[in-house]
Amino acid sequence: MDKLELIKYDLYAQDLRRIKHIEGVAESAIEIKNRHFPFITDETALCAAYMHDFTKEYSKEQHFAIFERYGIELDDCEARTEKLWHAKSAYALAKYVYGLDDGICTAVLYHTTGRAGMQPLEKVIYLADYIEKTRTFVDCVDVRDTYAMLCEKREKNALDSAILYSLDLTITDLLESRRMIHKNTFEARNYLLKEGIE
Ligand code: DGI
Ligand code: FE
Ligand code: FE
Repeated sequence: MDKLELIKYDLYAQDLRRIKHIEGVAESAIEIKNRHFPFITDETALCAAYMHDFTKEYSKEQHFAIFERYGIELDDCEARTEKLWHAKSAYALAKYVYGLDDGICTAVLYHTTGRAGMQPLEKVIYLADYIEKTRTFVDCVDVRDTYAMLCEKREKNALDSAILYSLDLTITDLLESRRMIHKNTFEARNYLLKEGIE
């Protein structure tokens, strides 16, 4: 079995509630990478898509067992924010259990917060996660429509603009619900602004 087949086999064995979401991310990731980064192979994009929420339904005990086993450290914000755990535990499995390439591992690691200077596959997975077709949240639909409109207009920075917009909406949502905001989320946004993205 190749790595992609193995990941899918293990993922489907978990009987996840969110499997439709993950399949949606896989479909969107292929579309986005074909449009902006055709040098990324389907296999690479699909490995990242199928891994990104691999541990989303794990318990606190399962997450922390992975962190301990693979020496994954959490900063204070991460330790206090349950929503951020799955990206780090899925990263550990991607790297140490499935032995995936670094670019795939970092796409999994930064899929929730983004980071400054995101690499092509990181951008693909970040946006695919936000706009895949089963998402019905108003902010997601808004970014999906905005991205489609920018692509239609052949806007050169369509991908970065859509990511910047989704970071704005995520930060606004976190502010309004009084949750902690991870520094990577701010740094991802600041970096795009510094690059002149609108
Ligand atoms: O796992 P998914 O639901 O597919 O998507 P995700 O991994 O992007 O997680 C989205 C959730 O994570 C959403 O509720 C917002 C939250 N989130 C993203 N960045 C931050 C954050 N939550 C906190 N507290 N701080 C962040 O910086
Ligand atoms: Fe996630
Ligand atoms: Fe996701």
